[in-house]
Amino acid sequence: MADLFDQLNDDNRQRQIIAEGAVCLPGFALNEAHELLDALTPIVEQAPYRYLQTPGGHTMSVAMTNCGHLGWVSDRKGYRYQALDPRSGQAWPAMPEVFLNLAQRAASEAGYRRFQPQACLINQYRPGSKMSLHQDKDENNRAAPIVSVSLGMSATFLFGGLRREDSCQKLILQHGDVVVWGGASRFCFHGVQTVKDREHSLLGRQRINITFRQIY
Ligand code: MD3
Ligand code: FE
Repeated sequence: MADLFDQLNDDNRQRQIIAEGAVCLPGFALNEAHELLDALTPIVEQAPYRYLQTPGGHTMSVAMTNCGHLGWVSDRKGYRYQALDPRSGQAWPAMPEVFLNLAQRAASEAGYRRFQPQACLINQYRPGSKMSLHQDKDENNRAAPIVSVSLGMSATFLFGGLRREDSCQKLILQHGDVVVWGGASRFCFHGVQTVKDREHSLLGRQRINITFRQIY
């Protein structure tokens, strides 16, 4: 009965304003989850998930890949968006229509018209993966929001303020949840707590977070 209970709970979760400019759309991607995952398969075949190095020489615990015209990469030289996958020397896989369509509908639902993401970063979390508190500042277009789609195991997301020291609110991001981060929230610190080892019925011991980014 746990599944039925969760389902009912999910349906009861409402669209919520997390902070100024940040809108959570619980379950917005649920109906398309299978399609999204199907579209992901050839992407990760062409551009497999990899653990990137930080400029400081650490290896991230989240594995990443990209699709779209630009992809986010990190190495000893820094963070940046680039058109070529450094692993293959080839362009990133194209952004599937089902990805772009979902991102644009979510942005529009949150009040952001004409969202044109050129980059789509795909994060793969395994039990034990985490993402330390950071700001997303590598995108030149500062007016456009970031749209994030969570699939698989749930995770505790931390959402803070404009200073690293600011207190954080905790948010559980579940399978199918979409959050649009724009306006005053766009440059807030955020992170993901260490993911617990829990099996998800569709994705197993895996959480996938897809973020859509308009760079220019
Ligand atoms: C709030 N990813 O890839 S998505 C990232 O769950 C990243 O993988 C997390 O932070 C993840 O950079 C969080 C939600 C998110 C994405 C971008 C934001 C929240 C944000 C930008 C500004 C404020
Ligand atoms: Fe981020």
